[in-house]
Formats: sequence, C-alpha cells, structure tokens
Amino acid sequence: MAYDDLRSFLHALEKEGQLLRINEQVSPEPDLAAAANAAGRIGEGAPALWFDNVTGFTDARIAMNVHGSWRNHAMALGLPKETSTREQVEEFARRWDDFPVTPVRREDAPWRENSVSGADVDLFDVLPLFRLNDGDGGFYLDKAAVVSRDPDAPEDFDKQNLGIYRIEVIGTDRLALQPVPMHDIAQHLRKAEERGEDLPVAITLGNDPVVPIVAGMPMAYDQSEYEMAGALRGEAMPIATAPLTGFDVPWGSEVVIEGFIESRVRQIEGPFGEFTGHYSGGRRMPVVRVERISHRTNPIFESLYLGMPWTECDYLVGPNTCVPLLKQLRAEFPEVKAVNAMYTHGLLVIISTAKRYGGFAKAVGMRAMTTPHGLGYVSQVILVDEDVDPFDLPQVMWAQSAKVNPAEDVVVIPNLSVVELAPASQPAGITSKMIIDATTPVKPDVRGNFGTPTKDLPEAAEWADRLRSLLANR
Ligand SMILES: [Mn+2]
Repeated sequence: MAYDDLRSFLHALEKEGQLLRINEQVSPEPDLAAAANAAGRIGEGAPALWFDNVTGFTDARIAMNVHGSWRNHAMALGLPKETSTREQVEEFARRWDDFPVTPVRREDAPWRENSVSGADVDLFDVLPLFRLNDGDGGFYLDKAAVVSRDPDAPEDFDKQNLGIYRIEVIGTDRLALQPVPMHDIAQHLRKAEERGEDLPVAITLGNDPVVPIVAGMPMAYDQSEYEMAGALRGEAMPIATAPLTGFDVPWGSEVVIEGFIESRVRQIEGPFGEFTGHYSGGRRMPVVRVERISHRTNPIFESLYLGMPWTECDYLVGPNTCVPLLKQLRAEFPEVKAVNAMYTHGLLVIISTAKRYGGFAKAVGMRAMTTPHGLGYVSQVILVDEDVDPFDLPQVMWAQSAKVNPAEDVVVIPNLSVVELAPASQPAGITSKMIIDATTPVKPDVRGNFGTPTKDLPEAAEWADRLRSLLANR
C-alpha cells in the first residue's frame, strides 16, 4: 500500500506504535536534535518522533527520525514492520524491475492552500528552524527533495532530477545548496552557468516516504525518480505542477520552495555534521534566491539527524544504495550475486560474485567504482565468492582473512574521485581506492592452496534441527 503524503504515513506509523509524540515542552536546541540522535542509540525499532510543543515556537509541528529504524523503513515501502532487513533489500530489488511506472498528475495539491512571494518571502515565518549538531554553522534543510531540469533539454521528463542535497538557510530568502559534482543537479547547474543563466529549482519538504528514498538513490542521469517512485510504491506517484517554475513536484508535499540558483555566485556554507561521522568545514557553495513559498495549512517540518552512524541517514541510504549497485553491476556481469553498501553511505562496498575466469572479481570491483554511486562514494570494495553472504560480516571476515594474499589481492588505484565530504580524501574530493579480492582464484589464476575446501557436512543441517529440538525439549 502506498502513502501519498507524509501525513498519512505518520498516521500509519502511529497506528503501528512507530511514532512517538513528545508532549512535554522541549527547547528547539539541543532537545530536538538530541532526541533524534538518541533514537539511533536505543536499539532496534526506534520510532519516528513528533514535536508540537517547542519553546519559542507558537505554531510548529516537527517530525524527525521518520525513516530511522528498519521497522519504519519497512513501513515506508508498505511492508509489515517486522520484515527483516534482508527481505526489505530483496523486495526493493524485485520492485526495481517494475521501473518505469508513469506518474499521475493531480490538480488539487494541498500545498496550494497558502503561498507567499516576492518581498513577502520569509523562510523563518514558515519553517521552525533549529540546528542539529552543536558545531553546525547554521539552520539546515537536510531532507528536502530538490527538483531541477536540464537547461539543454527542459522538456525532457526523464532528465528532470529529484535529489537530496544539504541546504543551509543563510537569510530570510536565501539558501546555500551543496551540489556534489557527481550528482545530477551539478550537471544542470554547470550547463546553466555556461549560458550565464540562473538555474530554477523547486525545493520540496515533507514528502511521502518513498520520495526521500528515490531522491537519495544513485540512478542513471536520464532515469526519472518519479517513475522509480511508482515502481517502489507499487502504484503511480502523484505529482503536481509547481506555480513559479512549472516543474513537476510531489502532489503531497508539505512545503514547496521555488527560486533560482544564481549563476556563478558562491557563498560560504557550513560547517555541518555529516553522515561520515565528521564535520565538513565551511566551503563556497551556490546560492538560491527564494521567490515563492507554497505550503499546506499547518505545515509539518520534517528534519533528519545525522552524524556518527547509525542515524536515520544510514537507514535511508542503505537499501537504496545496495539495490542500484546490484542492478547496474548485473546488467554487465550477471555473475554478481549480492551487494552490501550499508556502511557509511557505501564508501565501502562488499560484493559477492561468481567468476567467469581468473581476474574477473577485480574487474567487478573496478566497475563498481564507475557506477553513478561509485564515482562519488565507493573507495573500498571487498569481493567475496558467490557462496559468501556479503551481509554476514563474520563470513566476509573469514573470506578476507583466509583468501587474501595482500601483495596480489589488494589493488590500490591512486587519485580517483570521491565526495569532498569523505574525511580521508586528500585533497578533498580526491582519494586512492582499494579493491580487496577475497574470492578463490580460478584458472588461469592458480595462486594459493585452495584445492580442497572444507564444507559443512551433508548431515549437519539435519543435526542442527536435531540439536534445536533436543535443546527445546530438555
Ligand atoms: Mn536523476
């Protein structure tokens, strides 16, 4: 079952005990972020958090940690909350094959109820802003889906992009936005700036729970996030036309902010506590001039805490990174069995694969580094045999400890691209990358003494059942 907006999803979470209303009065800082931070520290099944009694705000409704547990992530996909992580990834991969599902356009978008434009725009009037980590340089919109179009192909629906970027509020009608060079919006901005034009953007806040999943997903440049949302939701994604830009935005958004990235203007943005568990410093970033805000009556402000993993961010970018990598690799290498990109936004990736011939696994590792996700993130790849489960870390460590001959199986490639946020990059945005080939060599690669592996005895499975029943009936 699909949710058409954030509100209906929050109701569903509440019915399942996966939303917690904080009724007592709290302060905007540090309580809101500290509570969402703590949600990642209380064990599995943490709920979404709802605040509407915040000191200093007369009319605020704030939702945090909406995707911040495997239970909530399952429900975002319309699955029962008990669905295991593995089953969620597998179901996600099945639904990927339904792509593309054409979205449905609706006229009556609820965010049309209220709007301000021009000199009346004041972001602080609409959004209850607060800081997340105590070293952050300002207020952030960190779960907004940003819509932009390719200036060379403005009518091309598939090249219209929906992406999540960190956005700092730097004035009543000014935002600083970080377009990572590997992301689609950076290509749109580069083309606009080459023409000396501003780039229109529609920044949508508080969306149905599949929108942040597709907006943060490394798809091909000309694959539509809305058509992928339809595949993941199991029904067409409702969209509407934004009044200023004419862009396609989610029908159900709480708030739609429209404006222009000003051509060739940069301003200091940051610092900001990031998904890497480190702050990124202040850097010069493009500036958005906000010209119109449309919003629902009593809008909900959705924010996401991120910092030292695990946080909501890690759930949100887990399966939506594993599955595109799996599918993109399999398109050329059907031998690839499974991909685990769950750690620190897939800076490290574990891939299980069968081998066509000697040296094959290393080729799979190099290909992972050149996928849309790989160009900006994958700096380490561990390759394991097809019978090793990349989600079973003790198995992976067994493969690495027993099968790797470091001089030949560890390959380091210098000076490749990575997001500037990667704390180990030097200079920022450049890193060496490593392949650890922990697969068993096959001909003509005859290295090592792997001739006779021990396998679990054929009778072991039956004995496991026997032991379980003996223990249960003691
Ligand atoms: Mn895109």
